[in-house]
Amino acid sequence: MRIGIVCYPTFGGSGVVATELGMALADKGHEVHFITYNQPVRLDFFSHRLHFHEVVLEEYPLFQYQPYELALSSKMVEVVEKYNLEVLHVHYAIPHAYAAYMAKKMLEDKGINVKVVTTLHGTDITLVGSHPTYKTAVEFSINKSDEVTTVSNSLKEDTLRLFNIEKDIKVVYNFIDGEKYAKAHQTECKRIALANPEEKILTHVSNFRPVKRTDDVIKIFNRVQKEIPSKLLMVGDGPERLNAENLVKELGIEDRVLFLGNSNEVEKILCYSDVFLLPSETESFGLAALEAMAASTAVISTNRGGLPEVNIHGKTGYLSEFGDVDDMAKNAITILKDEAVLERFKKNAKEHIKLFSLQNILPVYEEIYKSCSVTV
Ligand code: GMT
Repeated sequence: MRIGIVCYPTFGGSGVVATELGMALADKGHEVHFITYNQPVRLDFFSHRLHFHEVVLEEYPLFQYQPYELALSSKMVEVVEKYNLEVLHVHYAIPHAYAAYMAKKMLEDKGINVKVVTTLHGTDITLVGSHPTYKTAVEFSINKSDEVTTVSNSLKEDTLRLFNIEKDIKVVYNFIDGEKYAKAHQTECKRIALANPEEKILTHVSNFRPVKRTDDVIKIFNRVQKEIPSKLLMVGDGPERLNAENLVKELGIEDRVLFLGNSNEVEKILCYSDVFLLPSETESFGLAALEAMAASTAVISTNRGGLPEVNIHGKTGYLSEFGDVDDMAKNAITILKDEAVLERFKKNAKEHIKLFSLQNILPVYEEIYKSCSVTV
């Protein structure tokens, strides 16, 4: 099939899922066109089946805010027409679903029929999308999509609770390429580069937005390192990074915490990891936790949103109430203090990701594309 993928090109989970999906579809023989304002960060190859079309914004003195949706819709029309695309798969409702609806309408005027599949990822529903500023347009564009998917059952429930939705919503979980992680584990993981043999390694990967509670990550680690010789790897960047660095200094644990910045090869960092910390305020799925589990890492997280669908309490890690840093630290210590327990959790985590394998999820998206294009 010929598929357009619209996403944020950044390190956020929706952009990562969209990019990995596009690359896997191209690998399977589909023609894929990414339409966004920058080359997606995880897009690591091009081929005759994989293309990138940049949405360029024009400066104009009258604009306080540049009208990105207009430029995006125009680019979608251009690319659909030129490459005869059958489906536009938009990731993250704001503003992609709205822009796709406009593109579809403009194309209809030219006698061209393109189907729009919208995947809701999380904050586009739970934090930003349901805000009165955006709610009307988000609800409208979800209802006007040909197919709507969410990345967890929890997000589906949130969408139905927060909006007046007339469409059927399909749940398609985030996915993982387990082989990539297995390879990194076998070939490139030299733990000694980061920690002494007796030290355990804890990690956190995110875009350091307030919802990720990076201060709680530091507080949990501070309690853990008092009982277990350990290091914390903080991967990513964003608005809370400075606060997190300051808290580390305040607690006097600079020699135990490494801020590594953004990485588009997280599997090469996660392979060192024993326990992953994700104390988020809300998390529609928790792709970062799934990536950690693929690297045989136990997960300590909150029980919010879709996290209980990914992290199984007492098996792949532990779930705690939001903000309960004492409980999360206690759980991390329980796992880390006994080598046999740690090994059991790591093994369970690696096993559990099979549910979310790329091989299982990719055909589900292909089926969705096919089913909406045959109704033309
Ligand atoms: O906040 C983020 O982590 C980024 C955000 C995004 O949409 O870019 O991530 C959301 O989508 C991911 C991929 O579907 C999910 O795994 C994350 O749980 C979700 N984040 C939140 O709900 C906070």
